Amino acid sequence: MNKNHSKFLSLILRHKPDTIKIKLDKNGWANVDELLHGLKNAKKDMSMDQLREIVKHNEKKRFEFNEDHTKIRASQGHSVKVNLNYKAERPPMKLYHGTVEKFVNPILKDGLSKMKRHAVHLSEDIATAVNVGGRRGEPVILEIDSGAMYADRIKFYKSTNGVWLTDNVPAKYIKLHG
Ligand code: HQG
Repeated sequence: MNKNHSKFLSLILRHKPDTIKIKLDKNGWANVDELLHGLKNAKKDMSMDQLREIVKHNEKKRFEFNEDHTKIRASQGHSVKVNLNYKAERPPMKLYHGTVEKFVNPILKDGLSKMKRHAVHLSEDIATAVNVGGRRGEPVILEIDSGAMYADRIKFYKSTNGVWLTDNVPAKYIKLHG
């Protein structure tokens, strides 16, 4: 699979659909024909087969089709305003967030914020958090008391590709892992 294709799709389907003059609907879906057409006009041609290949084999399963493959969206990670319509779910008792040293003090003081994305991203396993933090340097892993948050009626959503999403994590539920 071509990594550049997948990166460009992330840009279009999460952040800047207007780069190729397409629009996402309120639930984040792009029309597949419009997408392919827009990609072609932007000289980023992709065939339907290549698109299917990316949706199927992308290592983080970032994209999904609707049932009849006429629409496509990113499963999470947006900066544009979308309502992904995930149902609120009960999270595991612990979740993890990978970050880097320079953010640790602000996070332990002010909590985890969604920053530019539509939600804070948390994982069920430490290995994923290590990878997420590792994108920015030496990873530091934070342990989130999601059980207590849930008991305090804070809502959690699980994306189609297994990322736990929540609006923000107040500092009192966060500690350094290990
Ligand atoms: C930090 C990738 C200071 C936070 C990954 C993070 C993930 C704060 C950064 C997905 C803070 C935001 C998301 C606060 C949070 N003060 N820093 N109060 N609150 N931060 O990229 O979780 O490849 O928006 O620790 O795999 O790193 O795009 O979030 O370092 O699943 O599919 O602010 O992105 O997936 O960064 O990564 P991001 P993230 P994709």
